[in-house]
Amino acid sequence: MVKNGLVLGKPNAGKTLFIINFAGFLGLRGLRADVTGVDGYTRRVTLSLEQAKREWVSQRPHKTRQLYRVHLLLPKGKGKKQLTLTDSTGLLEGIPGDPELRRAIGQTLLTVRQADFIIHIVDASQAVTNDWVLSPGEVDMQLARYGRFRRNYLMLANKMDLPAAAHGLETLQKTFAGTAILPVSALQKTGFIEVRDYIRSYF
Ligand SMILES: Nc1nc2c(ncn2[C@@H]2O[C@H](COP(=O)(O)OP(=O)(O)O)[C@@H](O)[C@H]2O)c(=O)[nH]1
Ligand SMILES: [Mg+2]
Repeated sequence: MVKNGLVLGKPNAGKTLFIINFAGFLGLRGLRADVTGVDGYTRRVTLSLEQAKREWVSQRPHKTRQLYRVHLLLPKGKGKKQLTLTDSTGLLEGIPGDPELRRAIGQTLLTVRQADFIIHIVDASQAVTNDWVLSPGEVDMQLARYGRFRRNYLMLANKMDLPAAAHGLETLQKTFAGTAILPVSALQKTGFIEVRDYIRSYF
């Protein structure tokens, strides 16, 4: 049975880079993904991890206006488990004015109900700033609250390689008390063993 995970979080939290580098950590050299546009059509793409980083990771928030379902294989025991991680459009605070973006966010919310598990990524380096777009906010609170009622929910505090993140992690632990938070760096691939073990427990 394939297990489908959904990766959620605000724009720029590091969702896309996490998926690509996690695929590399699991031993994949390339990515196979089903890409669904806002028009509802899905096409299959294959590309190298380097290509994916170039084309999918962006410093400009909201490059991801499509759903990318990435196929992964998770070693477990003697075999391998099939896993997909869906990369979503970042959730913004409030309702954005751009209709295409609104549709993309709506599409993300529909996928939440179909997911076997949810990985919620927050940017720990922004946790002590008060940036309306980048700092963890109301949307993250709602997701964490929702996650407490689900068994298969995990919060990742990302960008732990940045100096501001250590203090940020403490802030997150207070803000989201009662939620299990794993510190990671999507860039430096730290904390990935713990994430893998967590995902394994879902099978
Ligand atoms: N320093 C650092 N930068 C990161 C990390 N993860 C992502 N980034 C950067 O943050 C920006 C947004 O990453 P992206 O994966 O596109 O975020 P998304 O909008 O959530 O998909 C890019 O410039 C990434 O290189 C991390 O762990 N450490
Ligand atoms: Mg992205």
